[in-house]
Amino acid sequence: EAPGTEQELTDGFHLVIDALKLNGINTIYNVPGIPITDLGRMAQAAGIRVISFRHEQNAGYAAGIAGFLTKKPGVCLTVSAPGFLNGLTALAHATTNCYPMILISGSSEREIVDLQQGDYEEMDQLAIAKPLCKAAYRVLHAQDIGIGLARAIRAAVSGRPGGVYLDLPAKLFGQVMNADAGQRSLVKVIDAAPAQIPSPAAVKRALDVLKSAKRPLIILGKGAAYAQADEEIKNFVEKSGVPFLPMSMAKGLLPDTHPQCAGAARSTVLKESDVVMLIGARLNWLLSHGKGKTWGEAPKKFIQVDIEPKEMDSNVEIVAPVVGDIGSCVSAFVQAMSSGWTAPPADWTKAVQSKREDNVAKMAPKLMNNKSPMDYHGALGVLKNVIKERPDAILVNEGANTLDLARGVIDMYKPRKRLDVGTWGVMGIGMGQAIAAALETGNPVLAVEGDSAFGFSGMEVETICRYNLPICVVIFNNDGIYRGTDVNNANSDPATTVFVKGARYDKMMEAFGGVGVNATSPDELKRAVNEAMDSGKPTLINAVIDPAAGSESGRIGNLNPQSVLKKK
Ligand code: OXT
Ligand code: ADP
Ligand code: MG
Repeated sequence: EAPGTEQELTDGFHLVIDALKLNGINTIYNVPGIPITDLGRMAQAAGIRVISFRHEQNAGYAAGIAGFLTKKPGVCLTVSAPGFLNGLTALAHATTNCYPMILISGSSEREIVDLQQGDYEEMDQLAIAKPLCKAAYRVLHAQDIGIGLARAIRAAVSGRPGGVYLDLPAKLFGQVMNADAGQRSLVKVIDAAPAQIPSPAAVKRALDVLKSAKRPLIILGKGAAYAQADEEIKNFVEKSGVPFLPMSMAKGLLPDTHPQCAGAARSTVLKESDVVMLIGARLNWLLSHGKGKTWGEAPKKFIQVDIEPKEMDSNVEIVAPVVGDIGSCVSAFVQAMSSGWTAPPADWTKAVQSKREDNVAKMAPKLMNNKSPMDYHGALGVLKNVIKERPDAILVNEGANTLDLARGVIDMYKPRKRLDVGTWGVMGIGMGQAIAAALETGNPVLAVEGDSAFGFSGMEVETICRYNLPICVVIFNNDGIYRGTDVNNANSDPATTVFVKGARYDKMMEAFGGVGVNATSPDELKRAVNEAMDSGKPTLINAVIDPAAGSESGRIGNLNPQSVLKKK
């Protein structure tokens, strides 16, 4: 360089931002603080949407579900040690649920951390993150930021998606380097999630098994929803004529009102089917591991379509594994079927249909009751119609009874419109997922929350008001966890599962300028929800539910261990 010419410089802050933008990442879910406060400010100034939450766990759940909705990694940005740990639950959740997400945390100085000399927020974050995510990387030099982010993106979205941790020590942000060299060091990830084409032999094997069935069933899981192969999946299911059962977040991939939908005949189809094709669904606890009472006496053959080869035979034998991405696999099925396909026996499809019609008819009168205080069905009957009239709205749902009953009652009509607690059955996803759903899709959001569930992320109603998001939160307030009626006879403390009676969650929303409504009857609830969904104003409706209406653990009481000892 000639003496006197000024070298243009860049630094770690700018390189991180440039690398994110180069890769089309335009939203960051964060909580500011040392050492990433300025990174957030500068990212915002550079045109990235930086959404500031009140707690990192909620920012993390937002990032995870953004990944599920968009097939791009959702990015959560946190401070060191405590902020990192708050975000880590969400990163582990994303990994468990196969959502692509990157947790970027600032960290303390390596030299001090490694000698355990007590730095500000000292913690060996990389080591702690590693077992809880799909991949974990640390960048020590500004010139490696481009590569570091590229690796993080590719790890998050390729193969089975999951959570990635990216550790950025405080010192990195201030490191300077030549601007041109910096620009050249960035990497635009090409084909981050390459198609994985199934082998023709696997496709043929799977279709041969499906064809041989007398009572076939297709189970669609949230991997199928994630794949964004909506048309191909619909074609395949309809061409096959096979009844399908959606897992909760796969509801709406085909409408719940579709003539082949077996959602309302769940126990019948699991017990009586002879061949089951899993598409993007694991045989974990939610499917009773593919064996036992739920699955009946008759022998079953399983076909599984999944991008992760290690998933095959995880719980039971898979007679026809099809490894590949769901779009490619399902297209291959449709193509192979074009040379001839016979619909499954009519006695089976008719039996499924009639079981389903019976169950729907049995439920119908419960949804019309106008009791006050409301029971779950009376309140859900209203919400079912709200979604029917607005099939593009996104439903976020958590709780125990509030979750399990809403899943059955509220029909979904379009893919990726139902976002819930996922594989862990975790409480706390509510407000984070609602915020990300509103931001990523622009659609109105209805969050149906148990009063306990809401408490895990309730402070984010301020965030909802601050960003003026079209979110209507309905709290099913039954005064507690499962029920509000437990009594403690041992001392004057309240029972462990109950909350303040008659609490008014609607006032929380009013505190931040949103609309709060207390609804004590289905009619009041209907009026308030319709108004909220139409106005798009941040709204919280405290729906007063009979404290005695719920059951212990909702529909999974069988998982709750019981003491065999007699009470003294
Ligand atoms: O075929 P059958 O006859 O069996 O009938 C089925 C369907 O065919 C039928 N059906 C229909 N009938 C008519 N019409 C229609 N449209 C229709 N659709 C279906 O209905 C039945 C049931 O169908 P379903 O739901 O499909 O089938 P089933 O058998 O339930 O499916 C099994 C499962 C396992 C797949 C399903 O149950 C499922 O997905 N379950 C998920 C359960 C779950 O994840 N629960 C959340 C966790 S519970 C507990 O852990 C809680 N905690 C602890 C805690 C947690 N979780 N996290 C953290 C961080 N800390 C602590 C807490 C604190 S819950 C909780 C709070 C609870 O209190 P709240 O106040 O929030 O909530 P409330 O309970 O409301 O008070
Ligand atoms: P559910 O809870 O709805 O049953 P799971 O989370 O158990 O669904 O299963 C999702 C499965 O989908 C995972 O095994 C994952 O590997 C798989 N998967 C995710 N994305 C794809 C994809 N694009 N193609 C194929 N399989 C996928
Ligand atoms: Mg409750």
